[in-house]
Parts: sequence; structure tokens; C-alpha cells
Amino acid sequence: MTKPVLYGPAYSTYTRSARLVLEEKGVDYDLVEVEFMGGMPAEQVERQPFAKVPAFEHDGFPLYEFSAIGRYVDEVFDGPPLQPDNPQQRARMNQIISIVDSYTYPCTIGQLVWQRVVMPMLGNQADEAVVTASLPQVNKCMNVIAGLRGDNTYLAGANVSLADLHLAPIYDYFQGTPESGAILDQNPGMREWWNVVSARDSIKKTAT
Ligand SMILES: N[C@@H](CCC(=O)N[C@@H](CS)C(=O)NCC(=O)O)C(=O)O
Repeated sequence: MTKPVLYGPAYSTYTRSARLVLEEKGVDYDLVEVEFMGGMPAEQVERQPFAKVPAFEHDGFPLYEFSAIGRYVDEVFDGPPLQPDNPQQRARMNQIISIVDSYTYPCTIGQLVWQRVVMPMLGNQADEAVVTASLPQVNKCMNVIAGLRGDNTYLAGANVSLADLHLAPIYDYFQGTPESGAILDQNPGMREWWNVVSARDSIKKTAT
């Protein structure tokens, strides 16, 4: 088998999630940096027609969408399984992945982190109205995910799964915002989860 290639910038949460999967599986891969702040480069739009990162290729097989990449890597490569065998735990993992895609990423990264981290980096001021508007939904997402995790070590059981690797890069940016403290005080389960997840080598190796 040839070495897989991942196209995307290390700072992107979805790219980092795919890297986390590859690292957890112990797969050797190449990361081709794609800078999109000035507009998505044409060659990336050829790989990903919706003009997003990441894109992935393995053995001549091109693939995009993190959920598909994560499952493919888990199923094709040796290494510890990242999807539970138990149908209920697997359903919980899939449910959390869907919650992260549909509800958590848009308010947490698209609104809060974008205004607090990206806008100042680009020399712009944060739009405080967008920050304020994002907080109830961010709080709801953290609350719902903490509730679904319950007493488990990881989000879908005793072992790390694709759900943890999907949320971790988003959470990592989120915890750097001043607004995270009050939200996490209300949802201590998320801090407990992060203490376990952030100790993993994959997280340390992919930190930017
Ligand atoms: N559904 C896509 C979402 C990927 C995504 O939203 N990536 C962000 C970066 S983390 C992106 O490409 N943003 C660029 C833009 O929207 O212009 C996936 O699962 O791969």
C-alpha cells in the first residue's frame, strides 16, 4: 500500500481530525499544506468541489469529507480500532459526530473562534454581537455532548473513537477563548474529557 496523502492546513480543525485518526492508527502519511485564508486554491477545489479542506488520497483513491476519511482509514489500516463494535456505542459515536458537524462546528468555530481568534489574527476586530449570539448554542452543544458521554472516559465508551477525534480540535480552539471558562464551569464533564484526550500523543503531535 502506498503512503496516504492529506491535503489541508495544520491549523484547520477538520484537517487535524483526519491527522488524529492517522496518528492514532500509526499510519505514515504526507501532509500537503493548503493555505485558504486568501481563498481556496484552484487545485484544492479540484480535489474538494465544495472548496473545503481536507482532501485525502490513498492508492489512487481520492476521498473528501472527514467522516468518510476517518472511517476509511480506520477500516483499511491496522492499528487500534476507532469505531466501537457494540452497536449502541457505535450509534452514540455516529450521533456525536453528526452533532459536531451540524451544530457544534458552526457556532464554536464558525462564530466564536472565528471572531475571537481568526479576526484579530487578520488584523480585524471581533464582532461582539456574533460572539454573544454564539454562546447559547455553544453552551447547548457542550451540555448535550457532556450528557451523552455520561460517565464514560471517552465520548462513546471506554476507548477513544472517531467522535473524540472529531471534537478534539474544535474543543482545543474553544478552550482558548475567554468565553469558554463560564461555559465549561457549567459543564465540568467536558473538562474531565479533555484532560484524558489531551494527554494522548496524537493530540500533542498535531498541536500547532
Ligand atoms: N464537511 C467537510 C467540512 C470541512 C470544513 O468545513 N473545513 C473548513 C476548515 S476546518 C474549511 O475548509 N473552511 C474553508 C472555507 O469554508 O472557506 C468535511 O467533513 O470535511
